[in-house]
Amino acid sequence: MGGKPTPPPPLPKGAPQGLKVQYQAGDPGQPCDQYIVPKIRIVNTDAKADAPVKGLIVRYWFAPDTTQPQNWFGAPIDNNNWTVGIYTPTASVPGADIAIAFNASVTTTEVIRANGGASVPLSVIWCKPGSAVHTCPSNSEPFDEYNDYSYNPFMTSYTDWDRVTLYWKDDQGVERLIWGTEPG
Ligand SMILES: [Ca+2]
Ligand SMILES: [Ca+2]
Repeated sequence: MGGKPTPPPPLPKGAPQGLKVQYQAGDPGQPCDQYIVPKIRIVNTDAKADAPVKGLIVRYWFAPDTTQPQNWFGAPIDNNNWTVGIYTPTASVPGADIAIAFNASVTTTEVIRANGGASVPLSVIWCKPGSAVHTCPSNSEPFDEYNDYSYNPFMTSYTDWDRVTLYWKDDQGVERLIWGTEPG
């Protein structure tokens, strides 16, 4: 308790420098409906170096408040270099049972431009339950987003947000956290 905050560790060798995550609630004012709609982008604050998108991973953490299967629909990302999926941590903590994962291709040559360039928007419409991707059944149960680790109802335009985490895979395929604070 108290004292100085611990400074973040230096970024791993070879990792893109200066990347940060910005977030906005994609359906502001709807924290208790049937949809979770995060909108996320990665911004490159490095003055000179473009940042490779290759191997980047973004995680949006939440508690689905149910054991029903999770699903999503809509073109998650208007870009072939990213895919969306579910990430389940080995140990869940309140508010962060699972994460929506945005995974960049490990082969793409796309870059985020230096000096304030941004990635493509990373977004999805998440719902439950469902048997088929790309549909949200009309009987979906509502979420409670207020207890979700990565949710922030006050961010209605892109804002730096350390509760959405960003990872970079090194040449050995090992994930390294390069932005944000993991739940727990
Ligand atoms: Ca919602
Ligand atoms: Ca929740």
